[in-house]
Amino acid sequence: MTVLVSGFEPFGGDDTNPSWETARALAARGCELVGDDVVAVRLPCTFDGAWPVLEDAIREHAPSVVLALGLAGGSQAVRLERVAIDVVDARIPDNAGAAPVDEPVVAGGPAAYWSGLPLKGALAALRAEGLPAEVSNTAGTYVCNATFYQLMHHAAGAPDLRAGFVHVPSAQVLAIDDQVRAVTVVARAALAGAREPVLAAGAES
Ligand code: PCA
Repeated sequence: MTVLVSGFEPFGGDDTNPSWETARALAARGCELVGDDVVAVRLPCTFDGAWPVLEDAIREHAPSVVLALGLAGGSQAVRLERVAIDVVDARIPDNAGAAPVDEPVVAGGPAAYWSGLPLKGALAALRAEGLPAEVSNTAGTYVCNATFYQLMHHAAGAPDLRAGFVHVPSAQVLAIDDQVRAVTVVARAALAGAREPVLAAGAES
């Protein structure tokens, strides 16, 4: 089985993006850590460019699991994204200067797609490893959510594909080595396909 892990190029004036550093490092040690092949792909941080690059990589590598990663700048934990929504509302321009407001990701698509990852199983495993993690109920309305939505739109027609999105914090909050450990845990949970534990991880607001 192959696990495809994507990360983004830097955006918003940053020099690096930990999502790509983590994806790259995980692919370099894939078999050793995950037990299966891990392939990494670096996505442009553009609304038009990210999904075509990820889609090409899915076609090329025919993965069983796709873990798309992105940076959530202010976050203190690894965020297991629960839902992708069909809207783009860009607060800042993407790396091509595009800043769409209130446009659908896929015109006529469903309002939202659920993640295909075992979120609660992954959460329990992350906590058992002492890694900061939470289930997040919004992946935002920028390039990450748009890519997540397109990935799940694709996965809706590929029932054997387990796919989802994970936001990582900055490398100052969680070192890249620990981010690699965390994504390894999520990949193993996705590959195992274990039944989800009942584990409350919601929020009142
Ligand atoms: N984070 C941004 C886009 C690329 C990235 O790494 C986001 O959360 O939308």
